[in-house]
Amino acid sequence: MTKESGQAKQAHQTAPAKLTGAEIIWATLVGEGVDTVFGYPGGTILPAYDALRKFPIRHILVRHEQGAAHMADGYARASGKVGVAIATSGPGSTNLVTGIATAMLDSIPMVCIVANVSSKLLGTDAFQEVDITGITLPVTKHNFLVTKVEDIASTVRHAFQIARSGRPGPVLVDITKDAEINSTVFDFDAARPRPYRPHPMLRVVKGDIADAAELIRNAKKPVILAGHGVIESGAEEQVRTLAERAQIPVALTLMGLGGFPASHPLSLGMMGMHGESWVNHAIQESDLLIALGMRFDDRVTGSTNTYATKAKKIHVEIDPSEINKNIKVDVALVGDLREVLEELLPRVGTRDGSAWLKTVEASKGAVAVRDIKNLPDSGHLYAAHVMHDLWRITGGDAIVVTDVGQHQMWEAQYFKHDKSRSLITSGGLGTMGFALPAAIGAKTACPEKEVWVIAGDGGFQMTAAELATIAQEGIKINIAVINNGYLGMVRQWQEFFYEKNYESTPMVSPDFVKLADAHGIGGLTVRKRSEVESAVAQARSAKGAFLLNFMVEKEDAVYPMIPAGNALHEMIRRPGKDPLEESAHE
Ligand SMILES: Cc1cc2nc3c(=O)[nH]c(=O)nc-3n(C[C@H](O)[C@H](O)[C@H](O)COP(=O)(O)OP(=O)(O)OC[C@H]3O[C@@H](n4cnc5c(N)ncnc54)[C@H](O)[C@@H]3O)c2cc1C
Ligand SMILES: Cc1ncc(C[n+]2csc(CCOP(=O)(O)OP(=O)(O)O)c2C)c(N)n1
Ligand SMILES: [Mg+2]
Repeated sequence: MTKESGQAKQAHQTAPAKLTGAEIIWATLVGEGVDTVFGYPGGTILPAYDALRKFPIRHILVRHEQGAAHMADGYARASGKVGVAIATSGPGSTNLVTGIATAMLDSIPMVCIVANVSSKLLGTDAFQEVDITGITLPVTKHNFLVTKVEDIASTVRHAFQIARSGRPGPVLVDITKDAEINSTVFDFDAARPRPYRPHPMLRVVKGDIADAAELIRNAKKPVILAGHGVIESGAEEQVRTLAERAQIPVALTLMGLGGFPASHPLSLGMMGMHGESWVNHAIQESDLLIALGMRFDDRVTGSTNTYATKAKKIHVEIDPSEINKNIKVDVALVGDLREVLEELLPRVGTRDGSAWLKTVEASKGAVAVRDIKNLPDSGHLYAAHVMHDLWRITGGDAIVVTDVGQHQMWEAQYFKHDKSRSLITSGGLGTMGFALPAAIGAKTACPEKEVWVIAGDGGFQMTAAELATIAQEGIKINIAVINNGYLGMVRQWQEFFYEKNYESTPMVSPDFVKLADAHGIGGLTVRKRSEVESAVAQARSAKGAFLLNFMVEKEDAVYPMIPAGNALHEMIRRPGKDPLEESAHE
């Protein structure tokens, strides 16, 4: 249930020393196993920055604090460890807010350390004073205001415990300047939080396990719904065992992609608003949904009244407040997914699922056997081609960090993720501007991995200033800008639901290759399918970061699409096609 054990390291074996609060911040982080932080200095956090040189911590200077939060978040998503962001008071800390909310909605473990004005000035509207604990209350798992040097070590340690235990999430620690400046004895061990005690409801009831096993045994048309909790809990193997033993097909949420291999014969692909038609049909036809670490988001269910009405439902979930929140379930198993499945699996025997699997397979129609790379080159460059080619050329062995919009959905549809943590994306908040900084965090956490940013022309511009961070830190990532000249996903909604009134969605952009060049980063513009392969090869072999500006079809739409609030089977399909072929682009 808790992953605390791994990261906390013994900080100091020697006799406790007297340190300033500023020094204690870093010493505690070192003790928690932190070697990299993402931040931006300012007046109130200056004592901490002054003390930084004494500690073995890499500080990555960002260009905007939103970037620091996304980098810490990307670091956490790629590594499973807690990411750390640092900012000064006032605008420094308010700039973190979007990044904190992004981490909150996707349950990402992160600790943000910010400074505030001296405790005597709190509440006086002092220079650069904001009530950041008040502001972030609804978007943090927990937050703290520390006004005494004696409380810094224990609070920071507690923050780490909260961030990574149970359902992970972001924690903010606001430290006043006087607490940073004053001194006290630092004792890392004595500052240890009380052992994490799971919520009393986090207990798997034996009878419920038996009920779940019984439902699985009797089901004729079961579907596993695998979510982000599979990855967060490290339950990939257990999910696979369940699927294979009981021959149950697996549908994935956007956030769950990679948690079950896309290449596995039982993998159906992504469910929900832009999920493949056969996945949503299987869910609607199912007689048993086994939801594993997913929260029945509205992008997943469509209208809840019409959602999988023929199915009994089992929900395995670590957060009791998610049970029966969006979808009423028949059996709830509250706890860590891996632990619950370890208890459930001995009660699940082999099952013959062939009849149902055949039905599902048949509903894939021609789409399943069509390979987009073999479609004739019509002279147009489609984003789907780019995603497919990126997947093929990298062998799928890369961390892909996407931004938000149409390109995000095409990535989910066409880049096949076989491994956990190989897709990093903002699902819950859907934060444009996420990709570039989150990729910096991911590459910092996993320097040996190939990292690709896939961003739209709109979202890329929101945090493009972080190109300078990449240049300063010498970070090797590859950037694919999917340039359709529009805020494409909004344009698509205007096309479908607002009579093509393209108000404020056509977007003029700078020459992205020149922009990269201004940062000493190489780049190329790609206009034709035939140029994709060599361009990707050039990016991969470049020593430093490289940007590819893909000039794709401007008014393409993501299909299928379930209009928000519709039933899962009420899809908008690619016009003029066999209804099941909308996913295979031409
Ligand atoms: C433009 C856009 C379009 C989108 N379209 C789609 C779409 O078509 N399909 C789709 O699926 N999504 C889509 N999304 C994403 C969607 O908004 C949600 O983010 C996503 O569906 C949530 O997936 P999840 O429930 O698996 O993950 P999360 O929201 O991260 O929830 C994970 C759940 O797992 C639980 N959990 C965490 N750790 C554990 C553990 N150790 N044990 C047990 N449980 C645990 C958590 O408590 C939580 O309830 C879209 C997003 C955007 C921005
Ligand atoms: C910060 C933020 N503002 C607004 C939105 C609403 N929004 C969702 S997708 C989108 C368009 C994205 O355009 P682009 O980055 O070019 O990607 P595309 O859809 O064209 O692939 C917008 C404006 C958002 N998700 N995030
Ligand atoms: Mg665009």
